[in-house]
Amino acid sequence: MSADLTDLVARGVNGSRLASRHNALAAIGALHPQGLCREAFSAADAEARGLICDWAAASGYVASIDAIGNMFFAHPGADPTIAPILIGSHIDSQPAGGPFDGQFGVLAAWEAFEALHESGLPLRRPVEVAIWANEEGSRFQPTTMGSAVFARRLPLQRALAATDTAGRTVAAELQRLRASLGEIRDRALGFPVAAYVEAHIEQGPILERRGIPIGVVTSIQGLRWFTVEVAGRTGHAGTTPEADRRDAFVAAHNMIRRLRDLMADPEDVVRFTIGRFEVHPNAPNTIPGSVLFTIDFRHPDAAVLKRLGDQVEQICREAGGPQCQVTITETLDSPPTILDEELAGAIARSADELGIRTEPMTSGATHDAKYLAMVCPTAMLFIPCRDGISHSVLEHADPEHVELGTRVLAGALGLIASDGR
Ligand code: HGY
Ligand code: MN
Ligand code: MN
Repeated sequence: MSADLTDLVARGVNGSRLASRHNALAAIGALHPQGLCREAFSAADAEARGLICDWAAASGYVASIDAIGNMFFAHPGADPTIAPILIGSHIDSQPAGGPFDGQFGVLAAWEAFEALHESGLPLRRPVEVAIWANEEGSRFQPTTMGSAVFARRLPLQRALAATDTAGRTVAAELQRLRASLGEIRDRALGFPVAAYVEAHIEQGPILERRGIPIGVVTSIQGLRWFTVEVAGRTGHAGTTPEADRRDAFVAAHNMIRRLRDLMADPEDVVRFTIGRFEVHPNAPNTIPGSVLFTIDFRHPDAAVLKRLGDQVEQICREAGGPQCQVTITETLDSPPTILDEELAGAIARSADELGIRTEPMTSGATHDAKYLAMVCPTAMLFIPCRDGISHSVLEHADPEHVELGTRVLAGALGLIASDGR
């Protein structure tokens, strides 16, 4: 029985339709000679959403958008009073990213959604495609902003007030984006969801190294984000004696050196990244008056996240010394997340019935699924990406892995959407 359901929907996946949609979407925000820059609420993000709305209109699907810019696409016959099963991911990218992180999951969901409805399988509840706003958090912190607001873990007003380095707010940029989309239905924030499944590239090397085409994600590691602002005093590089300097760069350098000592891990499990480092006024012959840097700290163990993460503020204050003022803001504190075993089983069964090998694994990257797991049963599947590279213009996934992952998602959807969940 379940093999028929898996096969019925998986068989409907149309590889060439999937590939042409990938190329059309990847062209929006494409970098030369490769890569993607489609940051949240940018003109490219708006254009990409416009293209997807055109696809929806051509198929008669009903598009809706909520107050933080998450978008949903439902079948016209769906009963809006029944909590839907959501499948999806995000289409925003890093500033120098690739066209698979997030985009693969949205297109796989779209194709599975089409295959499910073309299969004629009687559905016990509606299925919708979800596109989460600002998953990357590169332009507007924090990461997974749209899904965090949807799950009520981040206040809407705080998200709308977030600013980019040019001082533009999410609220203003979202308003521009909505205006570009024209007439689109409003959707209640955080409506009830029956289940959520997300397909994504692994963004790491495990599946490729082991030659396994599908990862069944069992958990997502925790992460803590901090922004550290160091205020010293600008001065002349040639005339200011050492004793009179309040050099924000030197203070920041001391902080980072001590933080790296704290985070040193012989088992190589800790992930500690200073991704943004801004010096002002950034002139060769002026003593830096202020520095801003970000901390991205991750670990699968909640106790380690707490033990090491709770030392960040004190280390920064001490290393800043009396010369500089230090402001530390924790912008995200997200615990490790366990995903739904039963839904993971549906993914594994779908792959098994399609004769595809799988491997259970934890996710080093964070995903919108982390917040959906706080409000409904949630699962993820991974496909390999070349050399495990992501958040890079070199990001790439093989077309046959893209199609296999989409078939497994479609098959799992057939199982989940008909099991009366
Ligand atoms: O940062 C992350 O883990 C995600 O890829 N945005
Ligand atoms: Mn992603
Ligand atoms: Mn990402």
